[in-house]
Parts: sequence; C-alpha cells; structure tokens
Amino acid sequence: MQTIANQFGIHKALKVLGVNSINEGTSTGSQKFSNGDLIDSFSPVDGQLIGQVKATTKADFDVVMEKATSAFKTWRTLPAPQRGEIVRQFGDKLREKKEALGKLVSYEMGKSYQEGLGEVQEMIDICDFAVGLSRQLHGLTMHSERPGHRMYEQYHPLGVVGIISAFNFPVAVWAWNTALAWICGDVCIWKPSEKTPLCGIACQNIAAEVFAENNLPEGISSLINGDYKVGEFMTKDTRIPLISATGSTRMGKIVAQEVAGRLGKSLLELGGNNAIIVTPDADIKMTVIGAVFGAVGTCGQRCTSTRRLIIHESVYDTVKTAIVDAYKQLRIGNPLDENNHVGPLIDTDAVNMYKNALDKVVEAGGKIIVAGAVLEGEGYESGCYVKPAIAEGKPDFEIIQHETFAPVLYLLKYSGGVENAIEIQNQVAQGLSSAIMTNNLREAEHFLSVQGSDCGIANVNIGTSGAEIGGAFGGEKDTGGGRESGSDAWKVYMRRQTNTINYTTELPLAQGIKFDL
Ligand code: UN1
Repeated sequence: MQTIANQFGIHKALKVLGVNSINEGTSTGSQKFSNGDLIDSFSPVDGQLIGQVKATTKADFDVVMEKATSAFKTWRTLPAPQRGEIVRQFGDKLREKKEALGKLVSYEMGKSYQEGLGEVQEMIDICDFAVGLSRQLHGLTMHSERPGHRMYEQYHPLGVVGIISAFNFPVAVWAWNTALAWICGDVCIWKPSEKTPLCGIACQNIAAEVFAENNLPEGISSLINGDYKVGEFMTKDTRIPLISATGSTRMGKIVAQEVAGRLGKSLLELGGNNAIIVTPDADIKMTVIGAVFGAVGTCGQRCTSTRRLIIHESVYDTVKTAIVDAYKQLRIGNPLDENNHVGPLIDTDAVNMYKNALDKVVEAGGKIIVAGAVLEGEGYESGCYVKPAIAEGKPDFEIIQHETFAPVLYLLKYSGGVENAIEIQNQVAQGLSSAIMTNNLREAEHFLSVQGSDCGIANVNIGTSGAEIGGAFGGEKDTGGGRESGSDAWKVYMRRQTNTINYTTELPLAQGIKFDL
C-alpha cells in the first residue's frame, strides 16, 4: 500500500531539508552534537514515526552558550545593513525551500499544506521586513537644555536571545524573532516545541548554511531540544537578557516569574480567547467565511483562532443557520491533500481536551448544535482527527472562559447596543485578537475606541486569525503583553542608550545646579 509519506513526497522534502531519521538536537550553526535522550516525532496525519531528535543536556547547553556568547562579539560589530544582507540571503533560501518546508510543517504539525506554505511565506515576509529595518534602527535626537551639548539615543543589541516556540506555528514564530534579533545584532538560541522538533532541525539547517557561506561564526543561530527542563536552562541563565516565549498562559507565567526573578526581560505571546462580534449590520457572507476559517483553520490550534461568536439577537438565527450549513461542507482528512479543509489535532492529548470541552459545555447547560466526534476508520488511524463542533452557551460558562486548543466554536447571543457585545468580549482573561463584523461606522469606531476591544489585535470586517507580519503581534492580560513581528517590535531586542556630548570648555550641570570648585 502507498503510504502518505510516499504519496505526498515527504521523503524528498526531508532530504531537501537535511532532516535524517536520527538528528542531533543541539547545534551551533553547522556544528551538531547532542547527548540527551531521543525525542520521537510522530505525524498526527498518519501516526507514523517521521524521525527522532536527540535532546540537549546541560553540558551540551553550556557549549551552546559559550559559542553564542563568543559569536555575539563578532556579530554585533557587523554594521546592521550587512546583517540585513545575511537575513536577505536567509529569506532567499526559504523561497527555494518553501515547498519542502511547507510540506514538513503540514506533515509534522498537521495543518493544511496551504497553511504550511503560508507559514513559510510569513518567514519570508518577516525577512524582507527585517532587511528594510536593518537600515532604520532609528533613535531620536533631543535638544539639550545646556549650551554646546548634544543629546541623542541609540540602540545596541542585547546579546543572546532565547526563543521558546510552540507546536502550532513550528517555523514562523521562530523567524519573527530571529529575523529581527539578527538585524538588531543579537544571536539566538531556539528551543522548538518537542512536538515538532524536525521543523526545528530543518530551519536550523537553512540558517546554518547561510552563516557558513558567509564565513560567520558558529553560534549566531543555535538550536536546543527537549521539554520544559531544557527551556529552564535558558530561563535561569543570567547570560540571556531576553527570553521570547510563545505558548500557553500557564507556561508563560512560569517563564515570566523565572526571568523576572533575575531581572531579565521576557516577551510573551500566550493564549487567546478570541471573539467575533456580529452586529445587525454585518455582511453575513463575509461573517461566515471569517468565522469558519477562524474556528477550523489549523484545526482551531492558532492563538488567534475564533473561539466565540457574539451575535446580535436580531440576526442570531440567520447567522447560526449559515454557519451550521457551512460546517456541512467541511472535509476533514489528510491535510496534505488539498481537497481537505481540516487536518488532525496535534496529538491524542489534544483530542481529550477537545472531548472534555464538549462535555463541559453540556454540563454547564449549553447545547451542542454541530456535534463533535473523534473520527475513526480509513485515513483516521492516527486517532487525532475530530469533527469541528459548535455549541451554544452563556458567556460566563467556565469552559467558554477557557482557551481550548481545538475546533470548538461557541455561539453567544447579545441584545441592545454594541457596547453589550464588547462587554462580553472583554469578559475573558485573555486579550489577543478580536473582530467586529459590521457596516455601521459608529459600531466599528466604538469597537476600536478606548471603550472598545481590550485586545492587542482588533479587526473590522475580517476574522480574528491570519494577521500580517507588518503589524505588532501580541496581546494583553493573560496573553502576556508582548509584541512580536512588525511595527516597532524590534525595540524589544535592543537596549536603548541615551548619550549626551558636551563640546564646550565649560561643565554646566543640568537643572541649573551650582557646584563651584
Ligand atoms: C500563533 O497562533 O501563535 O495571525 C500565531 C495568525 C498567524 C500567526 C498566529 N499569522 O493567525
């Protein structure tokens, strides 16, 4: 029988990406070594073992730290536009390997091939953005209050940046961080999710190639692998001034406390509980597309996935019928097959969380209107395929307040003005993404105003997921407050220095203080 890996060219993709059946999970540039236990990577697509990665031990990590610290000394002296040139080359390599990497993302993580390609495109986009930025790391100049003095600020790199990323965006989130950190003059150490370690190996190989081709030192890009204990090597290490962590709020709180305890900086991008408000003036067709993609895309495993629809009572039944009808069209199956809309969840633990959410919403008094199920039989042998489900409930149900990383959409009803919908939307602990569907200018502007959405992302007439790289990405409250990717997110990877230069022969003191000797 033809396996999925054969049929969809996985072996070829692994070869292009330099991913072997057993891989060293620790590397500094192209040097690879590892002395830890083997981590298995099973595909949620067909349950097959794709490959194994050796975890990083503390001794391995110490070598990485040494290489990273020493590489920083060289890298920081390269002018930023020259660092940009390296990132440009990295972006070009990603263009060459886009199909292979997109395929691996799809096979190892389970998102659709289209979304896998989209993720690699996000990496390419952030590289382009970073290249331009490498000539724009601007500080301000100020007018000094003292004669013959000049004041300005400049940005210097921080040093070693530690990156902890999640399984759901196994390649793009690393690139958001590294592309910016590199042009800023930092060096990076990355711990990818232990659920998608092969994506980490593939990306590190691509980066290492570029650094080696340019005769740059080992250690500008390093990879480590393992579970939270390996993450702790970084969070506890005072030589790492910034930890950028993406994942659950639970994990983020642990990282934040550990890093704050040594007065390090952390950049956190944590859970979301994203809602779309559907007002009486919404375009129903657009609402359906935005809501369905938001809820079932990546099988509901984006931080930005749509979890709640807050619908005005006057259009509630119309929207409900349209969405339930749209769910009937969904094809669930092998995500490499472009006929399917929805792939598997990452693993059977995620399946259990999905089942638990559906039980909980019923226990709380909610009603399932599109039934969920764990799919069985041919094509579903991995046990990770589930039916996207829809439930009606009340906003304050505990399970609706909670982020479940699965395709479960809750319909909530509001009455009265848009402010009532906004209140429901903001009632949750998380604050990542939000959206309103309306053609009414007053409602849209109210939603975006100071009395509106409390999220880091607030959209009008598009869904909650699928942000472009050009904007700052992240959110408030339990989402952790960090901003990655576009806009001025680069500043978090640098330290600001204020410089005052006196070019006179006098030494006047600020604030007019007299101190005569
Ligand atoms: C994430 O889920 O951690 O906005 C990142 C989006 C993607 C990134 C999601 N561009 O949906």
